[in-house]
Amino acid sequence: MVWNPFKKKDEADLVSTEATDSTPSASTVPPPEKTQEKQNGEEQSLSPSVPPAPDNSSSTNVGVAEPVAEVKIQTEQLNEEPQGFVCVPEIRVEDDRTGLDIETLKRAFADNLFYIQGKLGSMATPNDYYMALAYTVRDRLLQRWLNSAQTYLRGDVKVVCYLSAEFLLGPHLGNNLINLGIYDRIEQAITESGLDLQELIAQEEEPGLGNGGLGRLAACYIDSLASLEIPAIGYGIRYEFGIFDQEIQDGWQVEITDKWLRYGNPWEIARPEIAVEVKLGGYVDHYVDDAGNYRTHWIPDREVHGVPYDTPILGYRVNTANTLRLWKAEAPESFDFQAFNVGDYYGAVDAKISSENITKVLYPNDEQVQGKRLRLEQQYFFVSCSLQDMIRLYLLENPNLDNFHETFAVQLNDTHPSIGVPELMRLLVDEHHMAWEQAWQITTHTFAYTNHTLLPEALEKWSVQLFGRVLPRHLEIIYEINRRFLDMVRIRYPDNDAKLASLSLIDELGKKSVRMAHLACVGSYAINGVAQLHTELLKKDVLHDFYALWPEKFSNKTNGVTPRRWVVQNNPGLSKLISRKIGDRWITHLDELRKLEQFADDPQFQAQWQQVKQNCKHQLTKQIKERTGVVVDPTSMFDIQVKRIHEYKRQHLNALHIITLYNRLKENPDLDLQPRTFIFGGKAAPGYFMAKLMIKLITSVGEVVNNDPDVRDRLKVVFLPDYNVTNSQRVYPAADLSEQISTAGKEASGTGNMKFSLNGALTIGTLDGANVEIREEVGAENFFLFGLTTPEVKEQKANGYNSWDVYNANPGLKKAIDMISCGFFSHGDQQLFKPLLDSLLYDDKYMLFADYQDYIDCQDRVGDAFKHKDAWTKMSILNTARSGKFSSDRAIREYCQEIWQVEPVPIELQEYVQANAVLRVRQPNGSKA
Ligand code: F58
Repeated sequence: MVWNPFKKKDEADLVSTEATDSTPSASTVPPPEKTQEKQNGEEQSLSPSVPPAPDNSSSTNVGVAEPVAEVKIQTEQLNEEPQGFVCVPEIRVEDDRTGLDIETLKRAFADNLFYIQGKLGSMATPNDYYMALAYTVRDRLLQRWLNSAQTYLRGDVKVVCYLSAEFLLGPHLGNNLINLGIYDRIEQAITESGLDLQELIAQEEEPGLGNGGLGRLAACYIDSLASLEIPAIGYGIRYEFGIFDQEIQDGWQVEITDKWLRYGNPWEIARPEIAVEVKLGGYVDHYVDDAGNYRTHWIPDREVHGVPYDTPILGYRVNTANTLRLWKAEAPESFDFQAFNVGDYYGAVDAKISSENITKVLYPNDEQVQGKRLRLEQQYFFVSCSLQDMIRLYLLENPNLDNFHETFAVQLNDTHPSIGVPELMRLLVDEHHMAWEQAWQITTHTFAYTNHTLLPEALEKWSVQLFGRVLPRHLEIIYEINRRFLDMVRIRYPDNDAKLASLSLIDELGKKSVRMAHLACVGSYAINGVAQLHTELLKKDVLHDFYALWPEKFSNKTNGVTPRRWVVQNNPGLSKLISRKIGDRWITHLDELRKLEQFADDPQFQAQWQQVKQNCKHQLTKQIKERTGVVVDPTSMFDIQVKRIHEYKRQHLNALHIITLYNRLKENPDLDLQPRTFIFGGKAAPGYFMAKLMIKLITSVGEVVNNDPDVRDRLKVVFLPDYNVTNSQRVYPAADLSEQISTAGKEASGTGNMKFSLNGALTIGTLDGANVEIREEVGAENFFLFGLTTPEVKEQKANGYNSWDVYNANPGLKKAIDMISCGFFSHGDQQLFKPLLDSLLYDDKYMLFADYQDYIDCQDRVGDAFKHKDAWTKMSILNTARSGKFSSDRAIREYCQEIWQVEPVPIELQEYVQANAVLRVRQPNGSKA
């Protein structure tokens, strides 16, 4: 519709005009801006997020593929210039919800502020502006989202379902702007509206729906799935409160509830119309039906509604926008009227609250399972909702469930969703009346399982008693699966009770319990570890018996991280420098970073590289000052350890190094010591006393070191509070040295190690997790290796390793420990750190003392190397250049080809022209129009 200025006032109504020939049709909608393939790159757009300038001469939409509902005034009208009217140039009106002209964006932004936030500019808060902008962006990805969803309903498309109790997404806005390719245009529109885009981006409360590596991996993987145009749905839990916010008070961690939904979430759409019901508790009836079939009837004592909340996950510069479907638990009725009618008002309210509690809060533990009833309910709830949802989708296109496994590949992100194995059996056998054997065939061709841990305390087990109370029917099904499985084992290992006991799904020792990892292994067609070493250790130790049974099920899939968030978004300076040199294809083909190798010795490139790093260090310096008050020297070496706080990750080994350097300075104040800033960040599980004490140790050491005039600012220690995706943004780009110092054989993979290396930090690390592969890729000469290897750790322990002896034999170590012990860092309090010191002196499960001297010596080599700027810069460039393997795109390609057997399905955009919008509703016979 357009206002025609050439009509006389009374005829000058809104003239509806057909789209002209040049309006793109469905088949001619241009693909979104692809990354440029040119290699010289010099004349290319510097910012990876910069789309080509809009072509105002054509009616074709630019940059992204949403069609513009553009209307041109007929030329005849223009030619007939009536007297008394001034001829104005052609007027084009873009669709307000898809248009990308700066004026359109500004208008849409203002419109959303008015109509969605209900505010005028004069009354709006920064959050109102953020919300208005988020809706403006969401509008621009809806067409991709709906077209993707529609395409996946096609019978011939295989869909990956990634089941994960955690998705640690980080903020959406910046990421969506980059993936859509409209960052610069939005920036201009916002600036011209008198606002600052960075400030608006900073308003977003990040969805912290995960604890650490496992949840963040899920987020990187859904980014890559979409970017690779793989049909996928992420299924998880919409926790009302995500991972707690961390404050540091008096050097201690204090946990604050994460109310991330407080001001609303513009990225999600609730779909109550497809809510599902989930049963809990009660008992099971067994009977024979009229046709003589053995049947069961589960009579629950509680039912909960699962309401899906969908978030679009847009791929990088592609039309694919997959769905992240997170489930919220709701009571089926706002009150239980039966209870209400018999006068039990509070009972009814309790029932409602208890149902809704299921998705209230994320359990904040990492590498430690708690065995709580609510946690089991969470797991079952989201898995049941998700499987019911898949079945619903499948039955839209298929008459029965016989080939379910050909349409869905369901990945279990650790054992948390492994209750899916008996749940799919229950749905197929009990609800869809399929024979057990066929159901088992389908189930075991549907699931694949990723293990993320080698720590025994992190392997999930549920007491049989608790399990039976929450999921009585599932316990029966697990017993039946186990009975059949052990029959098979008996044939394979006759007269071997030990084998039966070690493989059984039920642990009969002590308190009888269900072993979820065993359930996942038996119910899955593929099992993988997350780094080469980890997979080898799984095969050798933790899952050895299963490997012996089914070697063909096992494979390694080394983790990866998305370069879009971890380089393009977080380190724009480096991204521009790289793209100028080698083009921007590296963003989707990270191996291309190898082309940087040829410039590693080039003095000009080195200078530019150093400049970028220096800028990042300045930015982090500023943030450190704002957030902690500590002033650090941006020319010092930034030595960083950010990750969950855990004894096996050994942040306290790092602290011992700081104390050792401090002692050297005290002994010789004029020592030529490479100035360093030690930066820590990470949360401790609220119930993990030792980890919280480690935080207190770091902050206490910092207090002494930072304020000692003898140190003359050559050492600084910073604990950055509330480490999360948002706060990590400035950290990785600014690092010189990445601390990856876990005890060998304990870290499954690590992904922070990859983010650092990609951003040009050098690693000091043990041969643990993916460090092994990082070292292999970047070259031993560009990696600082120290510490015992996994077999050496084992060997020392077998030979009666005694940390007390090491302490007595090593004067530097002894001095550091004695200082902590005598209260040097705790205002004379000799008790404060005693539990930590006792655990080191009398047990040292994680071999800190065994690795201490090697670590110190290695750190000395790091200090020396840093003094040689050019050699260091070369190593830094080579780290980035050789980190291509650690892209989550590579990891997802491997999963697609070797486990899921899925192919990309490019999405063709059907144009949605606002002015021509027509509803095509489902036909009465149920078929889709
Ligand atoms: C992490 N696990 C591994 N678990 O520790 C890390 O080495 C690996 O890189 C990463 O997975 C991705 O593969 C992890 O983060 C958890 O946070 C669980 C949360 C739920 C309770 C048990 C631990």
